[in-house]
Amino acid sequence: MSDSVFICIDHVGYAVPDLDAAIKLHTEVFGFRLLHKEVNEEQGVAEAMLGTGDQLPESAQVQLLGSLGPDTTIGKWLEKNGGRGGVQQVCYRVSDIEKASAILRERGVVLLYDEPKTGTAGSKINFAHPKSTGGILLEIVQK
Ligand code: MC0
Repeated sequence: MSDSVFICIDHVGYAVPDLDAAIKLHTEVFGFRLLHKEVNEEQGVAEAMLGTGDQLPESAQVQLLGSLGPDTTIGKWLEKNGGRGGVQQVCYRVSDIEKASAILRERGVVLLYDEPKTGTAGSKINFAHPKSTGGILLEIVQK
């Protein structure tokens, strides 16, 4: 068995065609709490992080990803999906993204960026291409 690389599932990311409507659904129908909202120009997203009502510090969150335009990653994903939302990514938390990236690369996983980029709330992120993960877009995040 290989050493563990991840701490836990940090969040599941949903591409959504209408961010405000998706926030309304998650808060008013599902009872999630809106924890954080921001625009990340580099990633082409307007995003919201939500947690369950009694969110524990280590609990996984839900990330709603609206697109900043048709040529962004989420814009293209939505177009391919007929304009409907859906699960776009799963994100695993790591304690040291440089170390985790080196281990993953050594084990044959294709990371998209040579160096980590900035993610939610100033975190450091990278992504593993779905072709090297069995078809799932994996994000890794160091808080
Ligand atoms: C594409 N594919 C996916 C996928 N997107 N498979 C699973 N999940 C996804 N989300 C598959 C397609 O089906 C296709 O497979 C192949 O990958 C190439 O697809 P494509 O449509 O040509 O797409 P590309 O190559 O233009 O883009 C895919 C790629 C892109 C993973 C490189 O989505 C990307 O750069 N993602 C990382 C950045 C990102 O997702 N940013 C938004 C979230 P076949 O078999 O048909 O060839 S930002 C975020 O999450 C930040 C704010 C944060 O959390 O802090």
